[in-house]
Amino acid sequence: MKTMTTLACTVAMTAGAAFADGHAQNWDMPMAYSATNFHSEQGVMFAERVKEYTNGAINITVHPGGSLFGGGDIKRAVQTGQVPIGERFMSAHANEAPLLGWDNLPFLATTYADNSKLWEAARDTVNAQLADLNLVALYTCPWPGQGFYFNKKVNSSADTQGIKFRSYNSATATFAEELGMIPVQVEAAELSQALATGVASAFISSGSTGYDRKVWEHLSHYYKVNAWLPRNYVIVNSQSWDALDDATRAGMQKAADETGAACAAKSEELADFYFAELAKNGMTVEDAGPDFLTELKAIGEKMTAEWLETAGADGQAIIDAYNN
Ligand code: PCA
Repeated sequence: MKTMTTLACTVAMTAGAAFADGHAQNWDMPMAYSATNFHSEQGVMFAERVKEYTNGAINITVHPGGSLFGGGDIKRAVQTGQVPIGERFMSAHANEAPLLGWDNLPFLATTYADNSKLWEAARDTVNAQLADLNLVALYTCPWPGQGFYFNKKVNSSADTQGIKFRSYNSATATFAEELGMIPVQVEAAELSQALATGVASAFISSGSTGYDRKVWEHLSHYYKVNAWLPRNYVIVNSQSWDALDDATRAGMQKAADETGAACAAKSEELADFYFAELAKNGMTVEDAGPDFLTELKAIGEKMTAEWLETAGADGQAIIDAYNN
């Protein structure tokens, strides 16, 4: 937070000056995940495209790995204009705005094609919700499918009782509790440390985060479940967005559309690579067994019902639109 005041000043000075004086705006973009993660690499390509398509009017500097703001602080930093733009895991905000958990519904959309169809069904509702939060989403990008990491073989919930489980949002905390585990929320950037110090010894995520954090140093088993493909999103402060002229906004949106498509393709391309790397580094990578899967599906149904209670008619409309 030490940089907040400086940043606020920078934003205040550049915002509104827009292009009246013809000067470029420098935008700092905090991102939550490690520099070598594909989301972050795509963020850098986004910044390059933005520069090109806005003819140098917007110059974005990417700060990956939670280095400028920690993952849990990025949304607020963008909302309040401490930075004009940032990237974060969308469903981490479902505790505040349940609709943002649309991509966390277990076993609803488990392929990239279906996930993309689900986003199409959710997009307008989600964007309206984001507008209420003073945010504009420029692009979203899916993580590979989610599965479970453990330090032992797990056949069913009989094997998961009492395990300390790293969760990344309220839905995964619920999932853990249903399996008799004890959830603790930890940022991906701090995951290796949490595993090393025994703060957690299991978690749910994609192969991507296990690979980024070299979790084979601490854990032995990955169970592919492919329960959902949650998304990150790049968000802009509404006032910063509105202050841009039409041509600059169009240039940024073009850059965002291209990056969103490229990022989803990259995620799909890498999904099996990550599993291979986990296995190469000594982990047992396999499908969840039938007993475990049956339990996970039952918990999934319960979680979906709970989500619908909080997300209301808008949530149901997303699922209905997806199913039609
Ligand atoms: N990795 C991120 C979110 C989803 C994923 O696959 C994480 O574990 O924090």
